[in-house]
Amino acid sequence: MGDHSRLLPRQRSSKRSFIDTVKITVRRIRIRSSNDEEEDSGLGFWDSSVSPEEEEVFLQVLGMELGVALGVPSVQELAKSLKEVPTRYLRPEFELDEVSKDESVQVPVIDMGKLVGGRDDEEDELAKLHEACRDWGFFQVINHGVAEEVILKMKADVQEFFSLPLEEKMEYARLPDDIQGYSPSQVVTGGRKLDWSDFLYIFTQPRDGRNMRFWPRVPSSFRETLNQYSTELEKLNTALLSFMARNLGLEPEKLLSLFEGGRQGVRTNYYPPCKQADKVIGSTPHSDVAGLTLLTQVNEVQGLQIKRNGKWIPIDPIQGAFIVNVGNFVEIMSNGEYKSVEHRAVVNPEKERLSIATFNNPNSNAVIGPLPDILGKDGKKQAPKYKSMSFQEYMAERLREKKKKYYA
Ligand SMILES: O=C(O)CCC(=O)C(=O)O
Repeated sequence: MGDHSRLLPRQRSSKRSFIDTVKITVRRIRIRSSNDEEEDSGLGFWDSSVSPEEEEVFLQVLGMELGVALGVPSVQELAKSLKEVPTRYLRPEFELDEVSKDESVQVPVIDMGKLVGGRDDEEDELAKLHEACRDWGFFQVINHGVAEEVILKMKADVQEFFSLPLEEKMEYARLPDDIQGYSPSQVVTGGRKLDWSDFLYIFTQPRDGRNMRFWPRVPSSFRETLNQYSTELEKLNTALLSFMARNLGLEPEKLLSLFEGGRQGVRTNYYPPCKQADKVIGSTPHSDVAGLTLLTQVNEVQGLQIKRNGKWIPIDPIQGAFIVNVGNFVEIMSNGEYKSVEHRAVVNPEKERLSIATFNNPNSNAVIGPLPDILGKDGKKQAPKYKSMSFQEYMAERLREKKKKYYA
């Protein structure tokens, strides 16, 4: 730990008194940020000579003061009180990334109404779905059968949850050994850069895998809304997988049996506005450890971008549609025929953004590897492009990779 004298009202010798001192500083910041006159004076609350290490200590203590688990402040709270973005959120590595300006380039739109009714255009729509999974890894689905009121209710409850005071959200805080709960976006150790977002992540299916400790009681309808939403999305996931199985030349039951009883997780993301939006990232580029992800954007603020031919393509969500992407499990099972594509979320300079991502996974008995029926398709013998392993081995491997990448 360095010399914090530039950061703090006065120098302290022990850790305890340092923390107390930071608490006093935090209170001052709060007073300052509620005082317009001082806001206008342009005073930052630390000067530019403060090192990233000192800043990290400060942020961690600020997080503790604000009551946030795991030592990372809620970005929502930070965004309210900070005038400058702390170094740990600055992501110069993304500043030069090319973002497509061509608004006509959009992911395919699949009309599920054409796939379920035994219609003449069924085969064409199936072919379109196949192409979307193969060439884009992403599509939007319309006429999906999920009742509009269920989606609207879910969006309203999520918005209400994130607008609660921090203390109330903290009742559902993530615990050190669980990935569920309300959390600023990452557990922080080492020098990892942070995303400009908070989230609430909950395992929703199967029902007997739920931990109600993380299910918000406020708004009072949230639990029932989430139950309905997750049940509807489980059905939609099953329907989409069965169309994909047909397109891949598989017996739908063979693919579906791998996902039956698999874990579904719903992650609601909150991206506060950021004046330096081009310098932060809401969600670091990643592909999903999931079978399929179904995403809905809660408000009208755009932010999702997908990587295609070296450029980021902003996705323009269709009202009422779900944005679907192929996850790593489906890519592996299809031996790479379907693509799990890298994506990210950017932040708006003026407005908050919220999204709800539902991740649908294979069950824990599934072998994660190219499916034998795919390798032997059309009487040909395809070489497997991926190793086969148990679900547990796969997850352990991902965890090891993540630790190496972020927490080394
Ligand atoms: O907010 C979004 O649009 C993307 C969210 C996402 O990629 C995720 O939650 O994994």
